[in-house]
Amino acid sequence: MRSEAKILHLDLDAFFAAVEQRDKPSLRGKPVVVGGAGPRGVVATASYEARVFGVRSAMPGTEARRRCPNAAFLGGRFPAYRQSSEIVMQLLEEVSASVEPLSLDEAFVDLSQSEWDLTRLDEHVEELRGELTRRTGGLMASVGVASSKFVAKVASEAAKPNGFKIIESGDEVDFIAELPVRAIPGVGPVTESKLLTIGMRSVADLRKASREELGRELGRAAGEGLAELAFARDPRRVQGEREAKSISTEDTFAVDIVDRSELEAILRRDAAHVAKRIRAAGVFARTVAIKVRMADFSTVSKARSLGGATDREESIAAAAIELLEEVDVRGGVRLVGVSTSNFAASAQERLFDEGIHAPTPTHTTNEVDVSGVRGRGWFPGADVLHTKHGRGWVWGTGLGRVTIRFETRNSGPGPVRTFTEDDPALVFSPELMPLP
Ligand code: TTP
Ligand code: MG
Repeated sequence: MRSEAKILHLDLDAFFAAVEQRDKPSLRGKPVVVGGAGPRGVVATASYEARVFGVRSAMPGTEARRRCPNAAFLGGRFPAYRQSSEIVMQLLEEVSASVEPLSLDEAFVDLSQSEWDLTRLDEHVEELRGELTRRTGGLMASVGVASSKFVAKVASEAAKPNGFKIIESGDEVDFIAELPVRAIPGVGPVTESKLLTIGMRSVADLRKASREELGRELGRAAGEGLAELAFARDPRRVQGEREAKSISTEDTFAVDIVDRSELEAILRRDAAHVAKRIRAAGVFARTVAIKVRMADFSTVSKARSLGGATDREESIAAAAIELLEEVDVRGGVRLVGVSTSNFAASAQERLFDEGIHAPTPTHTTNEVDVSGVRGRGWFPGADVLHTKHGRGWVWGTGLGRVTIRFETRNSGPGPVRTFTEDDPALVFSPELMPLP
């Protein structure tokens, strides 16, 4: 059975820790542990420098501190992780119309839906990894490509960190032979221990077993499924956004914007990005919407139907800019987004002159979103702003004092200073700086 290597699996390296090292120059090249604070907390992830000491995800924080007392132990900054995740997913959506995110830092991509020349796969993969590092300001991803989801995922794992692995068709079965049974999707601790009791440790062991034997131990369906996977036969398809109801993009700003022409320029850029993805998906949008979040976190959404269907950035941008005219931006805008929906599958409905024909407003909604407004106080790693010393992060707290390291992603390692916890010059400041 020959099938081409067409499924790509991408997974960021030490994701949360890598974001922290990117944003905190003094931590680059050092052991960093995210999570595990408090007496019962567990580690979310550790930088590769901390993994050398045996620190792992899901390990109790107390154990991690024992193994690597000199690591920086930080709380999580989810808005920052989400920001980078969105950039990565957008990049993947430019590669293929069919992208299936599995978590914030991991996705499958169906390369048969891409314009890549599969005879130059390694060049495309290296270009993708490089572009990802550029757009995220320094994160790294590992990539596996194979004929199935299972093998692609194992390949990206084998490529870590900062590498890629392409499994040619025909090589899958050998490539997975030595894997422990636990590496097979769907094999959890219970199935694993059942398999170990009948002497099956590796995928190769499973291949030698009869289906009857596996069926007896695991039940018929599970046994069959496992036997198939042991031969690298995995029919699961990438569940992408081909059936998507909308395609959208949005930007959050470091500083609230009041200048309308600046917002229009951003909408134009968003429209270009959305149009590119619409074309990649092979659809045409009949509806364009914008989302505008104000400085006070109230959110306005406005939508309008076009006179036809389009995949052109000029049409989408023009509609978005017209919609923005109905919004009072004088109070400051912290986020804008452009969304397209109501897709037509063919170009027949395409706008004749690609102008906007008598657009009709379809709906206006107001919602209030307070996510990310409140911080969790002075947790280690939290972003702060000092009126005199500028931006920094919480290095440590105790005895009514808080120690700040004044540095940002672009500053290089910075100095440490200590303040009283209630110093009015110091505020929690979760605003994200734009990337890169
Ligand atoms: P992973 O991709 O499993 O781990 P990772 O990116 O940190 O490291 P690598 O892929 O290089 O092995 O998970 C992605 C993020 O999800 C991780 O950075 C933190 C979070 N996470 C948890 O919060 N808890 C967990 O138990 C795991 C495994 C991950
Ligand atoms: Mg990862």
